[in-house]
Amino acid sequence: MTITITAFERSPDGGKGLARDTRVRWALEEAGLAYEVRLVSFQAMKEPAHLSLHPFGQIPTYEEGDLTLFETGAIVFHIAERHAGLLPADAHARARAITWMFAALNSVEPAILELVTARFQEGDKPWTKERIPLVVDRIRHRLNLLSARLGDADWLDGAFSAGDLMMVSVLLRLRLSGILDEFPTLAAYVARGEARPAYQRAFAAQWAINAAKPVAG
Ligand code: GTB
Repeated sequence: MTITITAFERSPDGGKGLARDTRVRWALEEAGLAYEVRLVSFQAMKEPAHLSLHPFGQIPTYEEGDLTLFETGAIVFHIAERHAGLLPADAHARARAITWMFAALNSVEPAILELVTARFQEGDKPWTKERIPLVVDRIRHRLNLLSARLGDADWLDGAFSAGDLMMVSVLLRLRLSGILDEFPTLAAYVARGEARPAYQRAFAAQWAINAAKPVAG
């Protein structure tokens, strides 16, 4: 059955792979699944046809036969549950890998998104200068503990899993801020994720769409 995802027609990051279709592409590549991509403009995302796929008018979405999904956590989980390579067979190890997916999305990503909001959406507010150090401290606190937990392991819990795919995807968003480099253990972890052939293919696919048409600024 054909799998179709949606992605930005023109990603604001100009192909850095930071938009969330990259994590879905990565999961599909890890699972060895072919997929098609429908590119949507910011305007089309808010129109009824796309809103019927995604209630919040965002990308990515996932269509497979008569199934439509939104939310990258749900999409990656759907792929991981049905195909080898992203979740361990052992029931407990599988539950722990799923826990790491949730941890990435619920315990790490929100702090990072707060920084994005503070810098880019609220950068002109009078309180931004005082707020940013507080937000950065909250990120550092989380990363300190995550880094300690990872220690000298390659992945968060045994073999690479959807939990690592999600955590690496979330941490990648921090690279441009320089905060990731304050945590060499995590920077190396992210680099290991990026070095995976499946990630490379996912990155190249979004690059091919976005690099030729970056948005100014
Ligand atoms: N929780 C949802 C999920 O995980 O699927 C969040 C989906 C989401 O935020 N989608 C964004 C979107 O559609 C694209 S990824 N935004 C348009 C809108 O809301 O109108 C977020 C994103 C956007 C841009 C960059 N960038 O330029 O670096 C990085 C990430």
